[in-house]
This record gives sequence, structure tokens and C-alpha cells, in this order.
Amino acid sequence: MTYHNLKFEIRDNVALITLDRPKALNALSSDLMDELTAAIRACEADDAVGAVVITGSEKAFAAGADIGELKAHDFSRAYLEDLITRNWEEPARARKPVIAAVAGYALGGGCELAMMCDFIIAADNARFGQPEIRIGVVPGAGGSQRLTRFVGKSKAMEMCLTGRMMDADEAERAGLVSRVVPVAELVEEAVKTAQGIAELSRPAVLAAKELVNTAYETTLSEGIRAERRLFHAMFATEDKDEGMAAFLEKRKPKWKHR
Ligand code: DAK
Repeated sequence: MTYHNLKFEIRDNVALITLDRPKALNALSSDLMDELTAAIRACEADDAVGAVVITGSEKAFAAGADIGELKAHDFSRAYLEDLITRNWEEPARARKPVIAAVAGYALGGGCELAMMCDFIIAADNARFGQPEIRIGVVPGAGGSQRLTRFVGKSKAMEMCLTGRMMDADEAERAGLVSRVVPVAELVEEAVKTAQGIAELSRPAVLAAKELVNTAYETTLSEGIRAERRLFHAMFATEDKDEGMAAFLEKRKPKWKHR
């Protein structure tokens, strides 16, 4: 596939997707989201890819959904075209790990896209916000729900009601991002982290991701039951034998991904 709104490259076992609409601060147009959906599906289908990094520019991860496009929608069109659901949620559907590497603005749909990823590494200049209220709407791609789960009611409510932005340090303190790195090192750090994950046993990686996500969807006792089942299931993998043998023999494991 030829991409016009993003760059797609493979770095060893990792796919690096760079949102690339610099003149619009990577505003998330429908074309861009179609391409992102296709890129993530390509990663899911490619056995050589073990993890994905989504990033933007130093100035903007993404400044939100494309407001020009949104303005052109009325209710019927949004409903009939399945606005957002049709082509926005692939990062959240992916089974392979997806890391958001966020520098600059991650606003509205940009913040929502970052939160759909499995975790966020932020540059020290990152700024997160849900400013939809300032253009007369509310978050529409999960912001009110995911942000609340990340940072709790008080901060999420303040951000959704006022549109206030959160800087990288506040985002780290609040649990929205896993860590903050200097902006010049962001992509390298995120790719290195993704490569580390991609080198591990894939069944274990997919299972770990599934289990952490289960914590968001179920009760504690059901979540622990799901964990116990998958933990037991791991004992059926060749990688479990290899990983434990390698530890005892003081050598690096050679994963078969099965
Ligand atoms: N959409 C379209 N263009 C945008 C944009 C956006 N979200 N953000 C920035 N741009 C464009 C600007 O129009 C400008 O274009 P030109 O005038 O140069 O042609 C260019 O990017 C540079 O922007 P600025 O000149 O404004 O740059 P500054 O450094 O002065 O300010 C800023 C940067 C990020 C603070 C500012 O651009 C800004 O406030 N941008 C808008 C942020 C925002 O409100 N984002 C939320 C968008 S609403 C839904 C699901 C999801 C959503 C909605 C509905 N449904 C299910 C129905 C999601 C909604 C959103 O994300």
C-alpha cells in the first residue's frame, strides 16, 4: 500500500508508523485514519513484526480529529458513515503491542489515539488534552472513558470540562504515560522498547497484553480467573520450556514463538 498521510518503516522486528500531515499538526483526517488502519492490519499480518510504534512530529503527535472534516458532518452523515468506529479503533483492536511515542500536542482525537495504544512514552514537550468542549462537542473516540480510567475522575473531569492541557510531567505523575524522555530521544527510546518486547516469546507477549486489558473490562475475581487460565495455558508452549531451561542453564533463550 502507498501511504500519503503517514510514513511506514520496519526497523528490525518493529514497525514504526509516523503520522505525517505536518501542515495540519497531524490532524486525524479520514484518509489518515484509513491508512493507519491499513498499516496496523499489515503489521498484524506480518510475522516478522513483533510490536508497533506510532509517533508524530516533534511539534504534534496529533492535534485532534480534522476539525474541517468534522464540521462538514451532520448527524445523519456521522451515523450512516459510522464516523470514528469505522476506521479509528484499529490500534485498540491490535493483538500485537502498540506503543504511542508522543511529542508535542496530543489533543482531542490525538490524545484518544495515544490512549488506544498499549502504553504511552512521552517526550518532555508533550501536552495532552481533550479540548472538544471548546469547539462545542465532547470527546468522541473514547476520551471521556479512557482518560478517566487512566487519571481518575477529578483530573479527567477538569480536562473534559475546561479543555486544559496536561504537560508531560503531570501526565507521568497522573499515570497517563509510562515515562518521559527527552524529545530528541523519543523515537529511538520507543523503538528500542518495542524491539525488546518483539524479541520475547510472542504467545507470552500477546497473553500479557490480553490480561492487562482484561483488567479494564471485568471484575477483579473474573480478571484473576482469566489470568490463572492463561498462566496455565502458557505451560503448553514450547517457549515456556525453553525460557525456563535457558534460565537454569544461564543462557539466552531461543524463542520459537509457539
Ligand atoms: N483540525 C484541522 N486542522 C488543524 C487542527 C485540527 N484538529 N489543529 C491544527 N490544525 C491546523 C490549523 O488550522 C493550522 O492550519 P493553517 O491555518 O496553517 O492552514 C495548522 O494546523 C497549525 O495550527 P495553528 O496555527 O493553530 O498552530 P498553533 O501552534 O498556533 O496552535 C494548537 C496549536 C494545537 C494549540 C491549535 O492548532 C489547536 O488548538 N488545534 C485544535 C485542537 C483541538 O481542538 N483538537 C480537538 C479537535 S476535536 C467524534 C469522535 C472524535 C472526535 C469528534 C467527534 N464523533 C464520534 C462524532 C474528535 C474530535 C477532536 O479531536
